[in-house]
Amino acid sequence: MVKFLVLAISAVSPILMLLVIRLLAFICARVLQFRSSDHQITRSPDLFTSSESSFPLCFKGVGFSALIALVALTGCGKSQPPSESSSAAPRPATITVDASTAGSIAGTVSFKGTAPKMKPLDMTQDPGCPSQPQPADAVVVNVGKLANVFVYVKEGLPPGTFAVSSETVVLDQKGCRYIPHMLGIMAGQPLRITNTDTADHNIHDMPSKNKAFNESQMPTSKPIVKTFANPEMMIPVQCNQHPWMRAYINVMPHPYFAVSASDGSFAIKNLPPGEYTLAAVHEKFGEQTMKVKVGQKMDTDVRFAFAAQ
Ligand SMILES: [Cu+2]
Repeated sequence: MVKFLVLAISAVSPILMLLVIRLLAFICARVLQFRSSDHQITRSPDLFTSSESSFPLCFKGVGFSALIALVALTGCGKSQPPSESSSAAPRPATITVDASTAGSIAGTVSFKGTAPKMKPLDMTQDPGCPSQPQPADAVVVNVGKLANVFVYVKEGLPPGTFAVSSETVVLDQKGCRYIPHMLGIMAGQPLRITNTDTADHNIHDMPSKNKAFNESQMPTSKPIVKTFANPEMMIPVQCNQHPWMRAYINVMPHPYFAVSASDGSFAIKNLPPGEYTLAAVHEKFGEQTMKVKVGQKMDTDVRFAFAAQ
């Protein structure tokens, strides 16, 4: 009898069950509304105070239906894809770039005026970290040039999918800081997280469009490898052990991005000729954009300049 019941439930379409849930929820809402108006009180406090008798009863019904729907889904949902988004396989490439006509963009990022004084990082709470004050990495200006600016093609690329680079991007924990501090990676490209310190770390990213991770990594631990399924700008990364540690990950749908080096320089290569919007993002100074024309086999020189806000 029980077997027959399970089989019968499994045979029922999950869509039908969802409709039943919605219907019950609707009835519940109506009952609550009716009771609220009956007692002359507003509906929102009613949910927490005077409707104690009706509220659980309604949701018992919805809960039971949800249980049935769950059984039905389990019974006939064997072909459901896994929900693990961080390991989704990249889509096949539909765009091929002709290297014989491709151009490039190269340039520098400057900082105008006096760079804000950053407080040195005090890492003395952990004997595995440097005992001397360390330079902050949020604003790094060297002789008027700004490092750690993420430069990328924002608009103008042909529609379609670019091949994902098989090159592994490395994010190291070294000297109790993240190296690099600013990082670009394509969606689907592997990120290898290493710990070359003698200290224990705990890497924790905070994305809004990707699956988050939060993992401890001892000096002897194996590297952690992650991929990001969806493009997303400026994902903050922190260490739960060391509050000063911070990195940013930019997940891109294409390979046209770079990070300004300590001399402010950056280069984006193998671009199809065209007109693009180029953007430069800094964690403290925001984003700037400019129009850039890339001709066949041409190297286009561009300059970004940030200033204290
Ligand atoms: Cu750490």
